[in-house]
Amino acid sequence: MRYTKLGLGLVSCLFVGVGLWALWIFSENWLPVSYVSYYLPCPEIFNMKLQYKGEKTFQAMTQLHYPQPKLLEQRPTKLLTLTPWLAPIISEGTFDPTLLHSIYQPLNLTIGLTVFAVGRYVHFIQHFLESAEAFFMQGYLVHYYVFTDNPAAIPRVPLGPGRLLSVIPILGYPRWEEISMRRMETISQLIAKRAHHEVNYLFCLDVDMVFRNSWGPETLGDMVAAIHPGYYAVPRQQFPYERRRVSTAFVDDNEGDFYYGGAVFGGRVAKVYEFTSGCHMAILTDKANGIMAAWQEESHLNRRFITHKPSKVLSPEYLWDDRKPQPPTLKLIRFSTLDKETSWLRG
Ligand code: 5GW
Ligand code: MN
Repeated sequence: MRYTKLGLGLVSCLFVGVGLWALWIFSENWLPVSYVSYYLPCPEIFNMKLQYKGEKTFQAMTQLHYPQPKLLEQRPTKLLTLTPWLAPIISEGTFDPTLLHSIYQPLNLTIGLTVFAVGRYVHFIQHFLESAEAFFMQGYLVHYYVFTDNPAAIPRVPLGPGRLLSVIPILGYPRWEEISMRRMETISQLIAKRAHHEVNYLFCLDVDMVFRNSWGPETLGDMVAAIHPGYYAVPRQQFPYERRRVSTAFVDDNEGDFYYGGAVFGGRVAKVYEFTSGCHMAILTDKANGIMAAWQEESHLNRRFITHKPSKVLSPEYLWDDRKPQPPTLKLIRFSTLDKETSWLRG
């Protein structure tokens, strides 16, 4: 008799517990304030695991035929393929897209993409999204996060299966430096609030750009940077780093690997959280000292990548500029800046 009572007690405790938990999960998204302490590392992020779905990968791999890698073979590209800290530099010819697809597809990954369309820049979003639908992570689950001060102006671009878009309202700032400087803060808050359980990897891209060729799983890595198209053949002393010592983005003449573009970075969502919140802290410190880095967040991004090396580097194929002629060493252009003047005429 006593045992039955104890059992009943336990069961009702369980029910109440589950009920309260469900209520919390349900109401969490509707609360006016967020209780996520986004300035602290999120334990959930670090507990996430990528899992192979059963034996599918193994089967796919054993059935797949691809050319044997040869140690003594000539270089597949004229570009450098490895950094001195052993991060691969990705360009056409360095990877086998079919093999990579068979490895990454069974992981059932979701790839996030953040993009800002504030003020006049909403004009760019349609072309950006349409080209992303054609070339960005084809065959994978994709979640676009579009930050804008004008949600009504975001066009309904038809999305492929497994792809979704969240429009996230933000304030428009009167000064353009502020818009671009707020990106690090906004992205880190997005990750803490929701993206850490919605995506595995996250790319953060400029909106005044367009995809022209495939951008696939070869770009996935812990922390990914892209070499800026304007400085890949320039000595480091001439990189447009922040050179004033009072700034936290300061880089000395004898430091620096590549000059990376602020228009493309990404990685595992937890790493992107650390990266963006780290940059945000540095930006806040500069602000408190009354200084704005030479190229705003691009300067901070470059400073951070010197001490926190990217695990994968994308060649300028992944960050090009249409106003430059395509050099013969660059076989493909995958993602490129639009000429702002002409694109507005067209838009
Ligand atoms: C507007 C004027 C000057 C600088 C930035 C802006 C601006 C940037 C804006 O009004 N609205 C906006 O959404 N942005 C976002 O910041 C866009 O996503 C844009 O791609 C990104 C970086 O600004 P860009 O593209 O003008 O910077 P650059 O270095 O590529 O020329
Ligand atoms: Mn841009």
